[in-house]
Amino acid sequence: MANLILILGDQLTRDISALENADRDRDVVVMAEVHDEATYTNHHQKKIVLLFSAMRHFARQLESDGWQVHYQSYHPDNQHQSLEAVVGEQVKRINAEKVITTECGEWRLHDQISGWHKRLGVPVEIRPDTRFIASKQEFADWAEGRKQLRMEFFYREMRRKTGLLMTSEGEPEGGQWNFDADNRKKWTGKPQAPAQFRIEPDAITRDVIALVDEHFSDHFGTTDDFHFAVTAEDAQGALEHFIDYALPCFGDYQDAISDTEDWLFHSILSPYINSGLLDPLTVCEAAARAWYSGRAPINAVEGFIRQILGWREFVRGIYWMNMPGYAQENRLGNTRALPWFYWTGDTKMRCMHKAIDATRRNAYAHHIQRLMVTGNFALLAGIKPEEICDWYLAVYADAYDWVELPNVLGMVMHADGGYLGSKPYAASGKYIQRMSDHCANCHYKVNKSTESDACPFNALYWHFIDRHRDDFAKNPRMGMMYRNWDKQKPERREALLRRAGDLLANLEQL
Ligand code: FAD
Ligand code: DLZ
Repeated sequence: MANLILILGDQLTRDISALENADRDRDVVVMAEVHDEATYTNHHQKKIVLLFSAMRHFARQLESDGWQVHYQSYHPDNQHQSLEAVVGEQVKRINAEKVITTECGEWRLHDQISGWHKRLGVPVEIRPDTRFIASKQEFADWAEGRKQLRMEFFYREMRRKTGLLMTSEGEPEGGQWNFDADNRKKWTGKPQAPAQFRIEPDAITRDVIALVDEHFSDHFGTTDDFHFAVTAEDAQGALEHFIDYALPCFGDYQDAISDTEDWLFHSILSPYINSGLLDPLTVCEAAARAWYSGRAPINAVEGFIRQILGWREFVRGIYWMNMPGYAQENRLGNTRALPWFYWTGDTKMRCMHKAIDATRRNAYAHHIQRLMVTGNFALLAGIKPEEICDWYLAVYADAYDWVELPNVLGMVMHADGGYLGSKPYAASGKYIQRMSDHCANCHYKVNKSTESDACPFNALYWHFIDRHRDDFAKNPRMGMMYRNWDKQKPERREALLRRAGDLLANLEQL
C-alpha cells in the first residue's frame, strides 16, 4: 500500500526527512496551496508569490525526479481549502497506509496535524526536521537546569558541534568566540553597497503574481518588482552573490541603517533558508570558506555564522520548549493598540516611515530596522504583544511563527520577562542618530526631547524607564539608566513624562 507524503510550503528540499526511504513508484507526494494557510495572517503579497511559485517549481522538480505528485494550485473555488481537507481526500483516493510528514514550524499547524490520525483515521508519522543543526531535544537538554538561557553559550556549543570556525585544537578561530565589538560602524555611503541580487520572474512566477493580484490584493504590500529566487538553484546564486559582494563588509555595517539603501550588506537569505531552498549549514560553510580563503574578514564571517548557528537555532529551541504558553506572555502588561501607520508607513518619524515603507515594498527590512526602529517604538509605546507579533508575522517574506515569535515577543518586547534576552533593547533617538542618517531628514528634532517637534523616541524612552522601574531597576545592565534618570532635575523629569504622555495619547498622529 502507498504512503502519502505531505510536503509543506516551507519544506522545499529534496533532503526533507519526509522523503527519506520513500518509494517513488508507490508513494504519493502531496503539496497544496490552500486558503487557510494563505490567510491565517495578512501575509505580504510577495511572501505568497514566493511560496506558491517556489512550491510549484519544487513540485515540478520532484516530478522530473520520478515522484508521483498530487499538487493543488490555489483557486478560491477549490473544494478543499485546508491542508487537512486536501490530505483527507488524498488518503481516501490512494487508500494510504500512512501519512508521513516532517514536523512543521508553527504550533498552530503542528496542533492540527497532531490530531489527524484520529480525524482522518490513518497513522501519521511526524519526522524531525533535520535541517536544523540542533534537534528540539538537544536544545531542551542544553537548557535544562539553567537559570538563564543565553544565546552566546548555546552558540559556542553549536560551534563545537559543527566545527565551524574551530581550530584543530578545539579553539575558536581568530582567538575569540565573538567579534561583535567590531561590528558597529555607521555607514556613510562608502564602501558602496552591492547591487541587489535579482531573478526576473519566469512564466510560473508570472502566473502566481497574476493569481495573487487577483485574489490577495487586500493583503499587505505589493507584488510589484518581485525579484526573489524561487528555486534552490537560484537561491544558491543569491548565496554566492552575498559571499562575493556583501559578506566582506557584513560585519562592519551589520548594525547600520541607511536613509537611501534598503539592503546594505545583509544577505537577504532568510526567505530561502526558512523555506528550504537553502540549507543553513551549507550557508555557514560557504561563509567559513570565504574566511579561510582570505575573501572576507573574521568579524564578518563570525558575525554572519553567529546569526544562523546561534540566533536562528536558539530562538527555535526557545519556541518549541515554551509553546503554546509563550505566545500569551505579556509580562510588561502592555495594553496599547498597534498604531495604524505600521500598515501604511504614514508617519512623520523618518526612521519609522523608511522601515515600514521598505517593508511594504520589499517584504524585507534588515535586522536593525526590525529591532531598533519598528521594534523599539512598539516596546517604548507599550504596544500589546499579540498585535505587534501579528504585524511581524504578516509583513516579512521570511516570517514563520517559530522564528518571528521569540524575536518579537522575547527579544523586542521583553514580554517573556527576560527569558530570551537579559535586558530590553530600549533606546532613545540618539541610538538611531548614531547608527543612521535618518535624523537629518526627519520632521522631528533628535536633539530635542520635550518640545512639540522633539523626536518621540526621546521622551518615550524615559517614560519606559520610569514606568518599568519595578521591572528593571535591579537589572545590573540597566542600573546606569536609572542613575541617569534619577540625576535629572525634577522639572526636567516632569517635562519628559508630560511630553511622553501627550505622545502616547496621540500615537496615531505621529
Ligand atoms: P542577515 O542579516 O544577512 O543574517 C543572516 C541570517 O542569520 C539570516 O538570513 C537569518 O537566517 C539569520 N538570523 C539573523 N538574525 C536572526 C535572528 N534574530 N533570529 C533568527 N535568525 C536570524 N528572522 C526570520 O527569519 N523570520 C522572522 O520572522 C524574523 N522576525 C524578526 C522580527 C524581529 C522583531 C527581529 C528583531 C528579528 C527578526 N528576524 C526574523 C531575524 C532577522 O531580523 C532576520 O532573520 C534577518 O533580518 C533576515 O535578513 P537577512 O537574511 O538579510 O539576514
Ligand atoms: C506561509 C504559507 C502560505 C502562505 N501558504 C501555504 C500553502 O498554501 N501551503 C502550505 O503547505 N504552506 C503554506 N505556508 C506555510 C505554512 O502556512 C506554515 O507556515 C508552515 O508550513 C509552517 O512550517
